[in-house]
Amino acid sequence: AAAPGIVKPLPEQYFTVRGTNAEARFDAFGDTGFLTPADRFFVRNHTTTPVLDAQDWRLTLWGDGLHGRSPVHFTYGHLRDLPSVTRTALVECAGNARSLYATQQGQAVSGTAWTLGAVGAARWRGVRLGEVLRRAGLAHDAVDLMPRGLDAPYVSGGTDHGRVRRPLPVAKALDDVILAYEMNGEPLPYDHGHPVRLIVPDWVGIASVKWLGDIEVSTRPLTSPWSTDWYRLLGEAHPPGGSAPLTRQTLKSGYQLPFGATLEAGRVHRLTGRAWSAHAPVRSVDVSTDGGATWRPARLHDGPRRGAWVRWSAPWRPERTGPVTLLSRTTDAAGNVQPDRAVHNTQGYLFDAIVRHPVAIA
Ligand code: MTE
Ligand code: MO
Repeated sequence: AAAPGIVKPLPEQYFTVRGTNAEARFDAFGDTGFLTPADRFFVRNHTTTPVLDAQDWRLTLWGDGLHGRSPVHFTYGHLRDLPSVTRTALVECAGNARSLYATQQGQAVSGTAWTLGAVGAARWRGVRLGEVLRRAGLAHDAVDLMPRGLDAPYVSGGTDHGRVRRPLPVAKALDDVILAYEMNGEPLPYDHGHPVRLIVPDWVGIASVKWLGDIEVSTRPLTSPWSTDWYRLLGEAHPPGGSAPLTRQTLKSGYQLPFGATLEAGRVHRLTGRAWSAHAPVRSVDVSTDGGATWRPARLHDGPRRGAWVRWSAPWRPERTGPVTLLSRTTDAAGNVQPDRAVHNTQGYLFDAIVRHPVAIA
């Protein structure tokens, strides 16, 4: 399969194309390890992947939040010469699992109809954004940044919204944000932000701006359509005008099994899945193989880690034939538990409910 504007191949057994986006098939994650290989990582593009040359690239920092001369430029070579950090982080779209608002809760939402596969885990290597900001002369009264991508301006409904950009508070930038130039030990692939992208751990994917071109540094709060019109919670359950711009993702879990899969009765199946939380490490995962009547703990195969997921498994021997709903429920170390229902919002962000996974026993 091919998606308009995505460079890498998208084999049908690993991806579902959704417009200019490619969802990774969560049910196929059983044959990937802890990290998601770059060729199996979902792609979310507002427009199209630009093919940029690292040698021609430079990052520009500008704005009243820098003291001294502005703009300040960093070439790719300069960034690579600065002290580097490497960390594992998930990138997860704010709308991951959005389609379940409709299929599981009967609620209408707008946006890309992801199931569970708009998430991936990778080892990112790069330079701390804080390091670059300090070298550029960050003023002590700077409050907001506006990282902006080099992909084409985003036009929708006849309106040109400009290039993808979204305010990032200086406090978060100085905490753990990375200017990443490697993914899983290789230069960033074109589709994932080559040559340099932001990685904003635990926050909704839109914060991790790809193909980074420039960053405004401001002593006043900044806004863009990606913070005012989208990526906030709108609808009846929320204040007029919506919530504050989204920051953290939430928690989820799922089975690495196609929806509607058929399992043989009378033999032991090893059910597997993944669970993650943007709030705290996963503490436990419980599974139900009888539609939620009874629960038992799954076995966790990875240690608790901030900003990553755990793989889990549970053996199950179905006896009776017929339809069954499998469920999984994550609890994190901060005490967050997946609820039975997600709180509706019109754009379908932050789905956190227990996923109801239908299978057939034959
Ligand atoms: N950055 C730019 N410049 N343009 C984009 O369209 N999409 C964002 C974010 N960064 C986007 C972007 C969204 S909505 C998500 S979920 C993540 O990138 C997806 O990252 P990935 O494509 O590497 O999986
Ligand atoms: Mo996203």
